[in-house]
Amino acid sequence: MTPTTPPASARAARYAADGIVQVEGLLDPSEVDAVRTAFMEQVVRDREALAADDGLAADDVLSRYPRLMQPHRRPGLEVGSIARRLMTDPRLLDVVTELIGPAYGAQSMFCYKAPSARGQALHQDNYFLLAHPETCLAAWIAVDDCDAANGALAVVPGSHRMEVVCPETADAEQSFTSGLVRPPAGLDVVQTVMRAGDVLFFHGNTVHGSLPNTTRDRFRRSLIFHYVPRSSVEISQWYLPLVAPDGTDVTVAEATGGGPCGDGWAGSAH
Ligand SMILES: O=C(O)CCC(=O)C(=O)O
Repeated sequence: MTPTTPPASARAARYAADGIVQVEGLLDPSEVDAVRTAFMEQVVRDREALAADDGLAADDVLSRYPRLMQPHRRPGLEVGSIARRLMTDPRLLDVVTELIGPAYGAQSMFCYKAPSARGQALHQDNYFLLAHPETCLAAWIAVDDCDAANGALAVVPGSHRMEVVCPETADAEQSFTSGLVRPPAGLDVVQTVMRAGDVLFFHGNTVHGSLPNTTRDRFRRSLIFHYVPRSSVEISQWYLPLVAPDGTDVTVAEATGGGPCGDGWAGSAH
């Protein structure tokens, strides 16, 4: 089963029920092409220019195509201006506001997920962001068509009602991050299928992750933003400053702990 796209009038109700809402075609094909081209040119030209995951073996495809963290903080790079512009794009912010009220941007991230790359074991985002008193919201933008074969996202509808829990240890053959959160009893893991330009919005407590890209020739690129309600009083220091809809920086108190979304095998946020 794939999460279906509800009509705009039913999005908030779907979010309340499932914690997940898919919006088809939120970005145009030409915009998605421009995002894909800019991030590919950046990683080929100079991947050191952006913070990347460490602790990866030299022969791991993830070291050639690392996950790029917080590109919106790199205004001197084309990928930086693209990330900051899209993070505050009204089409995204309108849906975010519908789901969680007025919000700030907290994180940007770009995943290349090249053929054969490992996935990210099931986890909950607010374990890392520590947004308080509410949780965060992810906007996961498909930059390629994606499905089970190239490691599209899998989600657990209804798991947003569970608390954020301490992860167990993931399978290092399958996951480039070390934590694993099992779905609560009675809830199923659902494989998403998305077209480039679709956006999946999901609650910060939702259990989600992805399996390896098993294809020989299909990247599964995604641009991901995390938002927090404007009423947030604290967040992990990694996410400060937050970004207001007009692009200005905003600061709230630092929560203790947290860190980049998804610990690699070399480090731990907690
Ligand atoms: O894109 C993926 O495979 C996982 C990304 C993710 O789960 C996250 O950013 O929290």
